Amino acid sequence: MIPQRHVLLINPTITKRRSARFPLAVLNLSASLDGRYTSSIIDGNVDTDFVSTTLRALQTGRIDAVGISVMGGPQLRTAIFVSRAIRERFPATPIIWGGHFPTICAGPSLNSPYADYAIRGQGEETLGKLLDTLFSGDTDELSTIAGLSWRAGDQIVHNPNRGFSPAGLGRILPYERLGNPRQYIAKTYLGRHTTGYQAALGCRFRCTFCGVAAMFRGKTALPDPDRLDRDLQFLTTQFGVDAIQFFDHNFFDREVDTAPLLEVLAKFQLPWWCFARSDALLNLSERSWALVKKSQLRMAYIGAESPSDWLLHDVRKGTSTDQTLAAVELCRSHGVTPELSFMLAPPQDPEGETERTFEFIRHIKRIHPKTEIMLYVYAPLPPAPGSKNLPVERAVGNLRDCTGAPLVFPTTADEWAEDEWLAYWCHTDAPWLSPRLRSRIRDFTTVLGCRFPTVTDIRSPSWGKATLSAMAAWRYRLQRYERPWELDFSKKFIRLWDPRVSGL
Ligand code: B12
Repeated sequence: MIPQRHVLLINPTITKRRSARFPLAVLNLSASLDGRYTSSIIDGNVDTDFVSTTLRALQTGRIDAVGISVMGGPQLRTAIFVSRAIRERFPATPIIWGGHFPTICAGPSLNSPYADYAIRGQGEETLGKLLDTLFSGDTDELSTIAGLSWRAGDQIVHNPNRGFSPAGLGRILPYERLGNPRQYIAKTYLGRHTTGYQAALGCRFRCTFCGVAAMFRGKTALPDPDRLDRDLQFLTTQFGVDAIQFFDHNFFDREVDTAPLLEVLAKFQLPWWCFARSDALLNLSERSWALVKKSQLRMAYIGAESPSDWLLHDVRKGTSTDQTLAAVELCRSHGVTPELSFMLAPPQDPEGETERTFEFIRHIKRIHPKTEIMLYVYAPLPPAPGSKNLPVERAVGNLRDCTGAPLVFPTTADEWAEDEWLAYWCHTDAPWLSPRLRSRIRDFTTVLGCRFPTVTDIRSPSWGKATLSAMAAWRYRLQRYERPWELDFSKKFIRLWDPRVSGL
């Protein structure tokens, strides 16, 4: 019998060990290859020397291809690092990139000496087909694989997109391939043994600024309630899970589909957190809210984005500011903390919109002080290859830097990994921000974060958070945000947790 070919799947470091959660992308890919290829996983979030581990694995001579998961931002750097090391030592090994970065930036991914193939969108079927082609040696087939970008001589070819697949909802994840799965179950403000978990796939909306829309193009699929039941049973009995952070792109869909999932959650009563939309929450009946309460939903992350309806319309959000306010009220009355995210400094009116957002946040804090606030800079990404997306093209087509020159996105992965573009991908900076606006955003973020330390921060001591809050109170009250040097200084000793960087 011919031994099956072996694929090494790598999740390069994106966060510290204590923030590491199940690397769902590589777990799903690994499960999808079963029966055709064997696979193993290296996770840079738990293996601090994952590059050496990778090279040692390749040294055995038993690895036929490497698949690397790449999100833009800090993970791009570690992905480049490991890819370069593999290329240098094992130049014949095919290196396949997949994930959010190659989905949007397939061209820049392949404009590098270390990635041979870029898989766009959901990766399972495309990866299987690519491996079949590579191992059969029939490279003529490459042009037939939907969702694949590849090099034909010195040309980069983007094959058509692959259609949405709900197949992931039927998969059982091979947690045991992570060595010690329990190291991914962490203490958070939700519980002592919190897991990350994904119930549904995709999102039916196509907001122009969102990476999820680039990946799923408006498609979604919800799981069978029995699957959720079975998985929660497994996670609670095998790993002692007592709280869940749902990684679903959008947990609350149409009530008729979501209600059976809420029934399951109400049965388990594990405190939970999820992504949600204000309109979906407003559409829930009292019966569903009763289930939400019983199931112990602690916090819902809602993309409020902006205090201006024209901007919400422009980015195709599909919700209004009135709905944001109504959802805050509804969450408050049902004991759920709303966590609102905002996009500051859109290029149409960076200063004006930023100030209006600060005012809107102050208004919300007056209505419901426990509302959590996540601040990002509006930073739309280029359209993904293979899809004609006019609204996204329009959103990025007229971008200019702060000197008025047209904005030119990087053309290589290395360039995307430079400080300026890394910050852009992480929504912490954009080229059209003036130095004054940049400081204004930084100062407001500091004062707000100290005045209202996030409840998700269980690492900083309570006395430290109370001290910072008291110190920031006068600045917040009088709106004197500028140069909060005393808060910056104190934060050197009392380190606050930033959920934008590390999650819960
Ligand atoms: C968990 C998570 C994190 C965790 C990382 C994991 C951990 N704690 O261990 C943390 C908190 C660190 C994180 C950070 C960031 N995140 Co994050 N994160 C997520 C989240 C919620 C879940 C990821 C996940 O497990 N998905 C489930 C898996 C199955 O899906 P997947 O990763 O997309 O994988 C599929 C495909 O992409 C593809 N694929 C993926 N890898 C590979 C590899 C190969 C070889 C192939 C073939 C295919 C392939 O196939 C997979 C299966 O279909 C997603 C939202 C979401 N639901 O995806 C956001 C998300 C991925 N994050 C996002 C972003 C932007 C970030 C940040 C870069 C910026 C920010 N401020 O949010 C930061 C970086 C912070 C920093 N350090 O400065 C965006 C990405 C959008 C984009 N265009 O890049 C998302 C989609 C959230 C959103 N709605 O905007 N994140």
